[in-house]
Amino acid sequence: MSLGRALGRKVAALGVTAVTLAGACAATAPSEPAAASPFTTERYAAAPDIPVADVQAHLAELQRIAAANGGNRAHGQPGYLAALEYLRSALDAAGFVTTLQEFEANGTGYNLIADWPGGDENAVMMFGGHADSVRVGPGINDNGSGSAGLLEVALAVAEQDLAPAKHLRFAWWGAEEIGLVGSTHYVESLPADELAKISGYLNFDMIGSPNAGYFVYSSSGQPDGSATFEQMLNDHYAAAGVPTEPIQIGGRSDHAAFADAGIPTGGVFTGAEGTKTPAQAEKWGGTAGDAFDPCYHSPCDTTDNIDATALDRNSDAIAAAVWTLTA
Ligand code: DPN
Ligand code: CA
Ligand code: ZN
Repeated sequence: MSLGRALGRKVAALGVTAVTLAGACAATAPSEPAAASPFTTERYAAAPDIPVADVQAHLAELQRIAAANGGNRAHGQPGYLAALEYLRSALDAAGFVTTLQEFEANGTGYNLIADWPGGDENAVMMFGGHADSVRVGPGINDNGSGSAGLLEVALAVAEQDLAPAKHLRFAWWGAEEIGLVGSTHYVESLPADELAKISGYLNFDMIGSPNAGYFVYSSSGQPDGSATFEQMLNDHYAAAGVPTEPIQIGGRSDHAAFADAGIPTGGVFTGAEGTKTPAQAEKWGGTAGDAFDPCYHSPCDTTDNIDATALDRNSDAIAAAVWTLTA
């Protein structure tokens, strides 16, 4: 999307909110300035429009790395570390402080943690997704998509030299596909006083499914504070004109260990093996009766298995969340 269109979209988004607020206030105190929605602040308006071509370039690179290393990026396989090295060197060059956290899980696994220097270390906002694929293929939607979107947003943070009030930390987890091992290890390895400093964790696992749905993690049953994330993401999509549905992800991805530790969580998801209903096809496009991702956990989960519009919208949503929730 061009910068002009991006600004137009932001202005349009703010315009919608202004109309709503004006309408709501008219009956009571028209001269009082309306209380600003926390999600339509200047900080929200400043969130960048992530160029999807840059995210797609990372996906092409992840696929190339898989092809050069036995065809996958799975835990314990050479493609995993090679892909992690790609992410890490880009983050290092941008000025992040990166760490590889090692763990044992039927072979050595690695989490990649990237800290953006500054902000309040007693209020850490984390954004992450799993970096490993299954063994049968390169795992470009699952979860190259979240990995690449997170990377491009991190690079945008550096480019704009964002100075968040909270401390900002990104994470790419290992060994998710064999049972959420990396994220669980990370949470369990933190002492209680360090865990208490984490204000929240947002998870991005499969954000470019070819028959995409727009699912926002439901806060129901999640730790207090999760509703703020759900609302922020829903407000963002509403402003962009994209209808969403809440979804219960339960223990199927890396937010689970954080939620178990009482940390507020959230995230977005475009669907895996579930099938799209006619009502969903009506509002989102795509094909009713087909899986959201017909190549889920299959060799055909390649760069052809991505809906560029979904990848673009969700990469922009990651940026909006980072800019808004760390302010
Ligand atoms: N985490 C992936 C998996 O379990 O294979 C995909 C997924 C993400 C599934 C979110 C459901 C919900
Ligand atoms: Ca974009
Ligand atoms: Zn998976």
